[in-house]
Amino acid sequence: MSTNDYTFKICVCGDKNVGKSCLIKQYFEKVFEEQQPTIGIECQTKELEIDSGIKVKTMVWDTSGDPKYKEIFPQFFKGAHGVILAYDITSLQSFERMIEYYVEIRNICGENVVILLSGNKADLSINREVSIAKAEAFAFDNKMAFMETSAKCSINVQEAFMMIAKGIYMSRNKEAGGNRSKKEWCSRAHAVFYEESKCYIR
Ligand SMILES: Nc1nc2c(ncn2[C@@H]2O[C@H](COP(=O)(O)OP(=O)(O)OP(=O)(O)O)[C@@H](O)[C@H]2O)c(=O)[nH]1
Ligand SMILES: [Mg+2]
Repeated sequence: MSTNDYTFKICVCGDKNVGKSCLIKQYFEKVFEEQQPTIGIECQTKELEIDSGIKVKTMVWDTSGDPKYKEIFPQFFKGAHGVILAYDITSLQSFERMIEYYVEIRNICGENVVILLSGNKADLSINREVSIAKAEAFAFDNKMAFMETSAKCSINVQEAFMMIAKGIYMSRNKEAGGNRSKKEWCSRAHAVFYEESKCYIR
């Protein structure tokens, strides 16, 4: 199967300063480096082997968490197959904003978009304002996978991108869905996706 068979658009969103650009830098270059605040929209692609012989192209879109860029959301999310919703575990405010992003994503992308909730800055657990239980409940109720990540210490970053690519692949792979209806297949894919992500929560 060639890479060109699958190109997945994955958007990373969340409030300013939660570490979106650092997560993306870590995914692409396996380094942690201070990033300039993002302006507008940025996009990079990387090939990923999600299973033996199954290669996909991940096209990762980054944007600013500054509310002044909110009007570009429809353009940003349009056609997304997956979204990483990122908050900072040391900022309750960044977590409480997740619901607004979630509603916006569902409005623009519909029910079939695959969403992974990422509690970033897991290395700063000592300053935690958001419990794992609270984030996990929010993810479960809204059919999202959930992982705590650290772009700084490279914890669960490759895993999060791998997980979302696999989730997209599962929800789109009609063959694996057999003759189930699309709705049935999607809800099964979401359940598997959520259960698998639990292995990565620290
Ligand atoms: N301790 C810690 N700091 C992090 C981590 N990820 C990012 N940071 C820091 O958080 C700050 C913001 O990181 P960015 O990646 O620029 O944040 P962003 O979400 O892209 O911000 P905007 O582009 O302004 O929306 C920087 O000072 C990073 O060094 C992490 O996993 N752990
Ligand atoms: Mg940024």
